[in-house]
Amino acid sequence: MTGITATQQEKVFAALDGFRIEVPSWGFSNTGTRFGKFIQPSAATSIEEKFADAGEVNRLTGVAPTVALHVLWDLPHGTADVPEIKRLETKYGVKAGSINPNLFQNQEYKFGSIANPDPEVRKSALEHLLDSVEIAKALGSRDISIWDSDGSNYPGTQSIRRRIEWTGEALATMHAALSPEQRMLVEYKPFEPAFYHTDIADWGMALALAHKAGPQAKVLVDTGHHYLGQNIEQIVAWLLHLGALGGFHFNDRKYSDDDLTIGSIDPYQVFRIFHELLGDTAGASDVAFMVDQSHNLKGKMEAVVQTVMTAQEIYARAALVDNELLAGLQAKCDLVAAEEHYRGCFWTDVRPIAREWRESRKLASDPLAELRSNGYVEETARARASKNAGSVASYA
Ligand code: AFD
Ligand code: MN
Ligand code: MN
Repeated sequence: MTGITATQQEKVFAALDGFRIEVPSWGFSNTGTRFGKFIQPSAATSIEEKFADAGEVNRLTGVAPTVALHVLWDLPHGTADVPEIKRLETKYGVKAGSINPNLFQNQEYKFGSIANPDPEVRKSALEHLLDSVEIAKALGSRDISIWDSDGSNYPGTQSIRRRIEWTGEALATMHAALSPEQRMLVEYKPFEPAFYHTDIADWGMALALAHKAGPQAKVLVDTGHHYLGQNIEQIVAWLLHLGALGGFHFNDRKYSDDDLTIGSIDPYQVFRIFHELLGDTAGASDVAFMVDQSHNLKGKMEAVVQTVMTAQEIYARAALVDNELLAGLQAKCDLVAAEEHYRGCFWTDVRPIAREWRESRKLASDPLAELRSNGYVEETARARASKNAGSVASYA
């Protein structure tokens, strides 16, 4: 089949057996851009509907058993909402995954949350982080995934150095509250919503803050959070080398933090990232694969299933690489042979094998085709249209 050897098929099956990816609760509800959102009648309008959608994605794909939760949006009453979440886990067959605090929405965060010059605001933001740790404990979630959007818009209006200290203090206090099996994942992002400086703007800052916080703090790489042209797989290699890679928020981008479908712009970059995880010096056992997307134009369920399948299939391509052969070619600097093997694996169409793997695991051979024909989206549109009709569509 498409020139793939039996050994390669075995490698792909083994890779697909070990592949898991977490879907975001916010990927199922109506969201948009800062210029407005286009309401989808089938979008989830409650935490139950988010779990229902995540459950359908996992039923179709078999590799998405957890759903990331956003504290403010999904657990507005904090730990008091945990029993309901546990009921939904049982009902829909997916578990709560990473817990995402919200440090960017409250009015008091106008000039920052954990890096706000007002100690009272810093205190309140830290309390939210500590509440998020307790929610994760109550749900049995290993990871608390922190995106700190703090920063400033104009030079001279904030002290970058003092904000480094405040941010470090908050994350160190949060680390001390973790239970032994928990992790805190420190995400970085160069800009947006802050446009002059962001307090955690790149992997070096996230790494320094994680290191200061403690050994259970790791770095979260959101593939949309890099300057144009940045070599993300080199960052991944460095974080693996330092034992500091906690996980990924997968999406793709052409210009900014566009949160497009993974692999839709640069699938080869995704392959290169996966190769660093699967390569000859791998050691990437507990790296969390998470999706961070919320589609304004594509159908939400289709986009999530498409994302899961794309991630799976590019991962399978990376698994084709013969790391021993490649290491030998690299040692001899046989450039073209090394590249031909490497990119030859990328160019290999693994979809037929992926279909075989799915059928052998009693899954839909083509989950996207199955979703587009099984009436799930039509049914949820009928059930949810009136609730979505009330959603705010325009730019507020
Ligand atoms: C936005 C931010 C960041 C964060 C996500 C979920 O840019 O990626 O992880 O929202 O809060 O995409
Ligand atoms: Mn993210
Ligand atoms: Mn983002």
